[in-house]
Amino acid sequence: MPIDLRSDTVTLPSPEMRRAMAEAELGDDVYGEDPTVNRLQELAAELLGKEAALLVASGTMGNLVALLAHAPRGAKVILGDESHIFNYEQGGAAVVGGLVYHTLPTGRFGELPLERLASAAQRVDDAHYAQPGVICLENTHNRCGGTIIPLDYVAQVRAIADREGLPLHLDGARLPNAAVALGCSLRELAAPFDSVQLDLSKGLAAPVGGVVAGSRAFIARAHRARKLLGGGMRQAGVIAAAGIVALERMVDRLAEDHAHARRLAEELAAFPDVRIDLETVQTNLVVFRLDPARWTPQRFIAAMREQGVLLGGFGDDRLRFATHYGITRADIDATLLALRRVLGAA
Ligand code: TLP
Repeated sequence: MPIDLRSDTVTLPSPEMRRAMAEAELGDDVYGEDPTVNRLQELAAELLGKEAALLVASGTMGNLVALLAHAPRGAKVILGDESHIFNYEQGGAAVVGGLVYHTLPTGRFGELPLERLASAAQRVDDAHYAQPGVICLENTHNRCGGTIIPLDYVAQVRAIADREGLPLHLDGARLPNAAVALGCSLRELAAPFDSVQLDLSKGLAAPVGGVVAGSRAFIARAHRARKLLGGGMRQAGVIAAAGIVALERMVDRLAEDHAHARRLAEELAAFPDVRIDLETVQTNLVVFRLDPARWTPQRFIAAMREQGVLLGGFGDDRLRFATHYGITRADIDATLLALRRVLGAA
């Protein structure tokens, strides 16, 4: 079996999750009658400090239902050019919702330039322009390297949203990683946002799903959008049961993934061919580049695969290791050995 560091999405459910799935009490969730789904939604709302929450099939669906619930056709989604929503979700908000992406350049930790954000968020009384609809941030930020968006920065974005009367959405696919790294609660990190999307199937190791949380009125609109997208999932309690275990039991252990990522990153930094910004290695992702005169990402990925280690890239010159529930300390040792073989002595 290769050591699979391509993504934390490859995690398999824990034995406790499998038991909970097998024994879950079920009903038809389209009638709102699946007790396990209802329990997960109440738990997620409570943990995120919001009035209500909704189970969704994936992070992508969670972000899309949130954007559809927030903004009318023709409105702008203001977000970073390195965001997952913009890069990896097929432009769903444009395809399905008739929304327009207004991208801003992304800073080192996932922050967007405040002055440009303030100007993009302004409602302009001129028929040329699309009107602002929603602002999105991402925490942790995937393409920045699993970085945590600074809380004081988020407060400034909140102030802009308030000034313009705009909703603020968080792609919090990996929000539990940020909470564990900072030693704070999910609720604290979610507080400045009108809506939050959180994935159950990444580091938390559930097999499927995510949750979206926000006000009751927002969730009612998101619920309609979810049905439109084919996300009315009937006996979804089999999924929700694993999600409950994910939220109750799998958050604290993320610290182990962070320690593994840190070790990997520090060792990587010692190789002359590696370019890495160690300050961006804050959670479970390790994003780096190689000397382009000596490596293409494809050649490096293939060489590591031959050594039994899988990793991924972003389709440019960036490579990524993701640590997770399925990775042990011994796997990190073996990965470091593979790196020495492929990159030469550190
Ligand atoms: N990220 C995946 C890939 O899609 C790139 C990964 O391997 O990291 N928001 C963020 C920040 C994400 O990283 C992801 C998945 C999603 C949303 C979408 O979640 P899913 O895959 O459940 O639709």
